[in-house]
Amino acid sequence: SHIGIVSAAFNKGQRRNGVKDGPTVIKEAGLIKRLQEFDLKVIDYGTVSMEKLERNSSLQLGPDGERHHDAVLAYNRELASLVRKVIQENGLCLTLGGDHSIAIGTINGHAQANPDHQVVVLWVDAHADINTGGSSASGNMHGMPVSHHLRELAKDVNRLPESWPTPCMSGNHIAYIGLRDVEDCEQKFLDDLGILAFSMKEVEKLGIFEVINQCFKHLQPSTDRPLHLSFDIDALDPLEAPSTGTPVRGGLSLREGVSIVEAVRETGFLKAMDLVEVNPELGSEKDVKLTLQATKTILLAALAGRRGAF
Ligand code: DIR
Ligand code: MN
Ligand code: MN
Ligand code: MN
Repeated sequence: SHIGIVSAAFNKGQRRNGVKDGPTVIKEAGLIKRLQEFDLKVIDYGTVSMEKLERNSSLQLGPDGERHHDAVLAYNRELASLVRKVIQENGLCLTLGGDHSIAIGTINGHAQANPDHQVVVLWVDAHADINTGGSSASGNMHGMPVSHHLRELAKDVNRLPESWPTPCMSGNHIAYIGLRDVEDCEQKFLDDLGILAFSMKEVEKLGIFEVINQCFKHLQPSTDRPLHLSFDIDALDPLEAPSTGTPVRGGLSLREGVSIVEAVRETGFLKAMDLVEVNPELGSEKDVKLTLQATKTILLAALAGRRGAF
């Protein structure tokens, strides 16, 4: 088995262009070499680029005002087939974003790769990203990936004409850690669907290990229910990872982030991971450096089970 790295250089799920350069700067910071030092076999599956879409880059709203609706979904359909290929070749698929709308494609591809299309998701983020076009105030699709996968919200989500993406999970197949900027409509979805969600308040109250344990007890990852970790770098406190588009103060420490991903790895059922929303155009040179160090620390712990300097 190997680690397959997919670069999702995509920015049309929100309004800041630099996030498409996330994969390049993370790889240039020496990620692959560092993983190889721990005897991991790493295969770079290359970049799913936006070029085909950019030729027609006018703002096309979806039926409910989703910005770049068709472009986001068309990109994600292509991304999904590459993620599926990596997993079917028995790789652990790491997708580097890009904005978080790319989790439309990565989770769909992951589910499609499994015989019974089941997957359970741990979503680590300051935001719930469960808006629909109708509930969203911003129209930004990086705030909507989760809704695209939920059977309970299927009728509220606008898809491509070929009905892509097909929902692949229910509310009890996802759990959240790190929330602290959730809109009222999103909170209602979480409540109505009974979704397990640990905000920063619960992390503070219960401690990170209790939170992690409750997540796994609920998700029950297994061979038939492989784990998908979707890690938005804005889950971390902006003091740790400032170069991101929608920072929210009062977030996870890097140590808590590392504890989460170490526990994820130790389940033995991690098959796919997203690391998203690193934007090297935001903040000072020092901010970017800090953000990349935090990113690499998270990835090293998740994939190699190691702590240490880069
Ligand atoms: C907000 C922000 N809930 C939205 N979402 C962000 O636009 O739907 N997600 N920033 O990462
Ligand atoms: Mn997010
Ligand atoms: Mn099938
Ligand atoms: Mn976020």
